[in-house]
Amino acid sequence: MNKKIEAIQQQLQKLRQQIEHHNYQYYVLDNPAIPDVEYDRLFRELQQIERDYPRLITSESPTQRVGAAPLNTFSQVVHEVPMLSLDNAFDEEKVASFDRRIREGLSVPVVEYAVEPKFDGLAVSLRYEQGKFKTGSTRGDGYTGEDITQNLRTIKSIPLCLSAKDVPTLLEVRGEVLMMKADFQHLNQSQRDKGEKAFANPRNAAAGSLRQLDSKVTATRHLTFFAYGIGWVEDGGIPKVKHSDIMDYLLSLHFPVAKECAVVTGSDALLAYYHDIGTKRESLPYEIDGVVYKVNALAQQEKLGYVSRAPRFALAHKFPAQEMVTKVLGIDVQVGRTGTLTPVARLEPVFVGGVTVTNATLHNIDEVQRKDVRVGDTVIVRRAGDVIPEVVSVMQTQRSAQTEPFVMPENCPVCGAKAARLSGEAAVRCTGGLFCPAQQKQAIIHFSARRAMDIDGLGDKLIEQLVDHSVVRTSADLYKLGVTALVNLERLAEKSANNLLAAIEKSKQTTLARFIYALGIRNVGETTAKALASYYGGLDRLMDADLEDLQLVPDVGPIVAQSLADFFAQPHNREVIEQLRLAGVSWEEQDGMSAIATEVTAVSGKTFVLTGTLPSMSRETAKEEIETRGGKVVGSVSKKTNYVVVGTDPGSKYDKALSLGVTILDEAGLKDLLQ
Ligand code: 9MJ
Repeated sequence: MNKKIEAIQQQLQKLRQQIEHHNYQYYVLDNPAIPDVEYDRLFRELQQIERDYPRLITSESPTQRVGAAPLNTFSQVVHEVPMLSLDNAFDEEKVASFDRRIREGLSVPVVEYAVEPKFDGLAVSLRYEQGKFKTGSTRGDGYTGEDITQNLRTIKSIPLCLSAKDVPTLLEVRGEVLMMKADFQHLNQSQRDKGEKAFANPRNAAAGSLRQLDSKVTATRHLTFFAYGIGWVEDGGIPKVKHSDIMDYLLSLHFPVAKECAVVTGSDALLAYYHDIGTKRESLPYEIDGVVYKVNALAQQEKLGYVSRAPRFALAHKFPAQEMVTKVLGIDVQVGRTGTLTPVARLEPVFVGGVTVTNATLHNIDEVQRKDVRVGDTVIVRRAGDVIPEVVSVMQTQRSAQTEPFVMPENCPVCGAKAARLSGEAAVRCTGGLFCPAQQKQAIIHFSARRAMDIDGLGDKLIEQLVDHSVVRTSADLYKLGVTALVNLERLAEKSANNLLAAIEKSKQTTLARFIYALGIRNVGETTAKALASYYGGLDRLMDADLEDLQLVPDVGPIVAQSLADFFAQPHNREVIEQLRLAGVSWEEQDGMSAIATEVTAVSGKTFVLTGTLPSMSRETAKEEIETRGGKVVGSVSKKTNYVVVGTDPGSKYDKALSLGVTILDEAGLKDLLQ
């Protein structure tokens, strides 16, 4: 071979090894050794050399993970050793009898087991010849599967080339392809963004991705592989004593193996493992549907042998199913703590995730419409861990002709106030505020909290009793309480009642900021309440402010302004405020900035955007100067922006201002305006 080609061969080999090493670090060990840009640089370098010397491309090159032409159909592959299924156990008795049968079959007092998570993915077999990945196939019927080599090559955690001293001449690695929970979430989000169908669960997403005839589609899907055993093997340094040694060997060949694999002894330890993995299930990055127990000694496995299509030496101990099929009997609308209207499906009782489920959340109106859930539908319900049960999807084929799409009520089902949806929000909310009984308790809890009106001794339990007995409906009713009403309640002695009344009396003297915060207006936290108090100085000015005016308050944007406007537009809320004032709740009023701002016409009511560095003024100072004169500084340029103040090195905001024709000022121009 010519010297130059030989040198290039060596360079190619080095680059390929480097890239595969970094794939291993990133995709198997989850521990990247170099930044992405450096990885991309290596990859581009390899691609360039391969473009220059196409004859030197080999199928094990990392560039060849994607690029095969789409197939018309998958061809069949006969497995060297059948891919068997596992016997299942759903209860502890079955585990005990499995262990008993094994001890009796082997005539031993106690058995050592390899224990593993049971991946909820798709079983595949990977065939390596002379250490090179040649064919990958699905399980199929256990004897013959489909050739999905091109798709499996796109999975970066599957090694294309095995590097070890004593690599078997032929090796079939068995394992499961799955999609990590995080990758599944990303995929579904992007499917929805593109207006395409979301997948019901990671398993379906992985199956759909592996079934692609065009491997370029599979390559975009971020699949993962975990090895759990071997099929056929010829020669090489494969361990021959224990299953757990084989797993260590596969790990040394850079195959991904679950960290949770372990070796235990006796049936109690099997159950302990099952419960331990059960508690970790939710926090694992991938979905599992149980654990697998395998007799660890290979000689013992052989002695036990097989029954029909499953090994006698292994058992899958399944977790309760997390998804079941049931019927939607009705769709109710619940009013949550902050007035959120949540559609809830009433279900025909179904045992799922270990409990009987009769309700499942439908989250919000967008979700109901996206899934098109209707009364009478047959649906898949999911209950994972402690998560609230939800409707995953509708079985459209089972739908009867009489069903109607769900519509959200226009009024709150509890108090009848208008139900409103703010732009950009998924939730529809009851605008009844303090008047809605479903929100009364929560509102009073918030009202009396330490950082709000600070009513000492008024606990959540007491508030519940007061509302349940209709003694109190609004926060104003607290100021009408007397000793008699209180001592009639359960477990409230006269002394405590008097202490509470004293605390209520004391709370009357407050500050405007506390009072605004105590009203419990959506999106108005303590900081916003303080800003509103100092801007308006008095409650009436705040209550009379319109949307535009409200947005002049520092840090008040359109969403907060709308919340405030909605709240004060409700006559019940104004009524409660009036009663509170009549009861003697008071604070010191001030002029506030809004009063000052009206005197300055050039800046007040105007919206500014700052970009670049100003010669003598810091951005903070500029912002303060504008805001004290009733102007508002926002982060992005729109048609509504009045001025863009430009310093040196301005960003894209400057270009946007030019394109929208917004007035541009330099620092001198701003100063003129301020004066
Ligand atoms: C899964 N699905 O995780 C086996 N499996 O072993 C594990 N499946 C298996 N082992 C022999 N961990 C046949 C199937």
